[in-house]
Amino acid sequence: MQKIKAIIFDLDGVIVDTAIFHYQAWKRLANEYGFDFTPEQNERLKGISRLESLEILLSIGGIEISSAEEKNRVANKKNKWYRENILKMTPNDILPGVKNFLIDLKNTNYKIAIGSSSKNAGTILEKIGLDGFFDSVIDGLKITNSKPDPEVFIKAANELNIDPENCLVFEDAAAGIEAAKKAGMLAIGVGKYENLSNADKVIPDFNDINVFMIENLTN
Ligand code: B16
Ligand code: MG
Repeated sequence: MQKIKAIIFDLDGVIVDTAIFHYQAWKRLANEYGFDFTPEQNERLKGISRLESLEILLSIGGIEISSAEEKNRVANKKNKWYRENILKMTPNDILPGVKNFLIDLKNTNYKIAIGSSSKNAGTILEKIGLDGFFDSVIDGLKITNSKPDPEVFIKAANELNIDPENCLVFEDAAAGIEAAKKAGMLAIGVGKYENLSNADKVIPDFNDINVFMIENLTN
């Protein structure tokens, strides 16, 4: 197996727990339309773009919106609620174990990147003090097709100048694992196995992860 030279991190749900803020905002929107939206249903939205997420939510509620203008208005409303939460974030919101792991990777000369579908990634990285920390940041503003399309991870590998087969992805979304596998990369799921069964390995969080584990993955 090829040696891992670069690690690409998803943002929402891996570096920070913004996945819960996305869920709360979509649930609020669903409730305004008069239906409920469960955490299980929310799994389908993880890693997917804002407008694609809206389409899925509306189909779950049996709501039809025909005009693109109205869809954008509703998506912007959800984003406004979501941003109210991310603007309150601080470096303390980085998930346990993540910062030390990132520092260890840098110190052992791994390239590190962000591969996120989010157009709010820049704001989040700034709020948590990781702006400028990664060798490459590919986010929702730089891609045309969101996960499960592999574009975001291929672009990150290109920017790092590392072959996809030498990249490892950490992801909390089934769509993200699919994108990483399509890109020809190793994929580690972060969360529950039942949601991430296509990953090469699943870890519950970053509490027990270290660089030696990465080296052993490919030995
Ligand atoms: P935004 P990730 C994804 O980020 C989220 O998982 C997904 O729930 C969200 O809809 C998408 O970003 C777009 O986010 O509305 O902020 O542009 O997990 O790929 O970092
Ligand atoms: Mg995610």
